[in-house]
Amino acid sequence: MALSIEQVIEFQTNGYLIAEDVFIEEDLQPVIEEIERFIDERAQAYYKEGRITELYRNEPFERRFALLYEQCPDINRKFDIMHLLGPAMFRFLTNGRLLDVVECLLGSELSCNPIQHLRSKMPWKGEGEQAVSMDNVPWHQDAAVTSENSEASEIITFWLPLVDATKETGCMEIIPHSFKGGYLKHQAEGGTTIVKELLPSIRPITAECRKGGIVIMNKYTPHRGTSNRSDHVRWSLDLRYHKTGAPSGRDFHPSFVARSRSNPDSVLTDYEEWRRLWRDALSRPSQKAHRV
Ligand SMILES: O=C(O)CCC(=O)C(=O)O
Repeated sequence: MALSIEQVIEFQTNGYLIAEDVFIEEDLQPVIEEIERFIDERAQAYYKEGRITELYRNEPFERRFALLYEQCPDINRKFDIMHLLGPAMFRFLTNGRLLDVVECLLGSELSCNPIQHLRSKMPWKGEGEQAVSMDNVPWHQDAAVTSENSEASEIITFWLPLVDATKETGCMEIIPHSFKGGYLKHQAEGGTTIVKELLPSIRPITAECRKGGIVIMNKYTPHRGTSNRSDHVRWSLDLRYHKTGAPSGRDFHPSFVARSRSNPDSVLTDYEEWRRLWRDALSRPSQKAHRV
C-alpha cells in the first residue's frame, strides 16, 4: 500500500497529509526537463523580440526562470499545464506511484481533474507578503474554485514541489481539522479568499515538503501560499483527482480516466487526444470557474 493505514487516518482526521519520499528522481526529472525546454523556447522568442537581453542559458532550473522574469515578467504568462500541454506532463498525470497514493484515498476508479496547475513562485525581496497572484494565493478552500454541482464529489488536491518547499522558499500554510465544517463563504476581493470573519481561529501548520513528497488536502481544508524569500523559483504542481463519474467541479474543462480496475481500456493513454481536448475547451469562451 502506498500510504499506510496511519497516514490515511491522519488525512481523514486532519484534512491534510504530508507524504514524503513518494517519487524517485526518474518520476520528476522528465517533467523538469520538459519545463526547461519550454523555458528555453520562451526565452529564445523573447530574446528575438528584444524583450529580454540575457538568456541565462547556464543557470539551473531553480534559478533561470527568475532571472528571465526579472527582465520581463510577461514570460510567466500562461506558463501552466493546460497551455504548455507537454507529453511528459501528460504521462506524469498517470504516474503509477502518484496514482497508488490517490487510490488509497479515492479507490480504484480515478479521474484526473482538470483543475491543475504548474506554479512558479518567484523570489520576493519586498516588505511584508508577496502580492496575491496565481502563484501566491490567499486563504481559501479548493472547493471555492469548483462549481456548486460538485459539492458531493470528493475532489482531493495533491500538491507536489519540484524543488524543496520550505518556509524560506514559500510553502503552504494549512489550517488543520476545520474541513469538517464544510464550505466557508469566499469573496472575490483580494483574490478568491475566505471571508475574514469566517477564517477558523485554529493555529495553521507550515506544510514544508521536500521534492519527492506530496501535500494532500481535503477540498474544504483552508490553506494559503507564503512568500518566497529565497533567490530561486519555488516550482510546484497542484493536481486533483476525483472518482470517475462524479462531477469534476469544472465541467467545461476536460477530465479523463487515469486509472480503472474495472475497465482498464477506459484509461486515456493518447497524448494527442488529451492535447486536443484541452485546446478545444480553451478555444471556447471562458466560463466562471470560481464560486465568487
Ligand atoms: O502553490 C501554492 O503556493 C498554493 C497552491 C494552492 O493553494 C492550491 O493548490 O490550492
